[in-house]
Amino acid sequence: MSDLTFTYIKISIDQDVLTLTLNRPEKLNALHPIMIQEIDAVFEEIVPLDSIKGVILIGEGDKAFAAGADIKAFQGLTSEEAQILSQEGQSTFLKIAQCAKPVIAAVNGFALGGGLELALAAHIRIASAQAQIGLPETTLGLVPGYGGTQRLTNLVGRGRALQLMLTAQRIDASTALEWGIFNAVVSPSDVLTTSKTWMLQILKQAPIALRECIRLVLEAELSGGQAMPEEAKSFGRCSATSDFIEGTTAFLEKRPPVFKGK
Ligand code: CO8
Repeated sequence: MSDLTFTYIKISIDQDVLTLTLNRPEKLNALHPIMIQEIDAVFEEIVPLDSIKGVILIGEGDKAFAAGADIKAFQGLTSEEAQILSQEGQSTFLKIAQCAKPVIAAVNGFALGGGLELALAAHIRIASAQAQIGLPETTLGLVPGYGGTQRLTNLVGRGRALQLMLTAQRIDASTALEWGIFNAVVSPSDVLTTSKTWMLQILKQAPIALRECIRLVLEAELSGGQAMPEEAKSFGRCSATSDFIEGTTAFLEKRPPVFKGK
């Protein structure tokens, strides 16, 4: 790939494995729209190279994988713009889910909202014992907009998916392991090395068989999760409400929101 410089991510390659680090620790690696574009460019242009056999996603720092979409970037969005942002993120996350090479999310801390949705797009999730996950979008007057309503439901079923969305409460790593969201939970200092160990074990298998397993499992998911366009439309509609302005403003002003149902 030519002349690619990144603002919000960094990449490194070791033993044919590309590690993509969300690199905005001062904002808990919140997913700015430009960060999404950068992730997209990596999956579009670098990951397909023959020299790359697998991908690990991780957040910079010891606190967060990603604390969600960048709430500040929501300010002043029209409903149409919000819907487009949701669709663009869905398209990037679909590239991750459909990646022919294995993708592991090393969930090294908070994975909230869009951050959890990013981890859910990966094929395997290895988490720190300190990780916490949740879908707090409803506290902002929103719905998850990066595929989470579909992927989480496919992974854990309706009851648990709705529990996370409707209560907006976080669950800890051991609960997420029990629910099957995490494949393994390890000590915080071991998240990356364990992810690498799993990746190298996976890469011992036949590449075409790996690619086909990913494709076939995704096939099952796609046939059961056809509401992605509906999710993006709903995200656009929610972003046109006063409750959305109240929810996002309250977060930025560090106070509880007062919702009016409008
Ligand atoms: N967006 C922007 N900034 C953020 C975000 C975020 N999601 N999360 C944290 N930050 C910032 C904080 O504002 C703070 O910045 P500053 O130092 O300038 O005040 C800095 O990161 C550190 O955060 P805190 O001081 O809040 O750290 P705490 O340890 O006190 O709290 C929490 C950590 C609990 C993770 C807290 O930061 C939090 O609740 N964050 C927001 C979580 C959230 O609501 N996420 C969902 C966002 S919405 C979403 O993801 C929608 C996805 C679909 C999008 C579709 C189209 C765009």
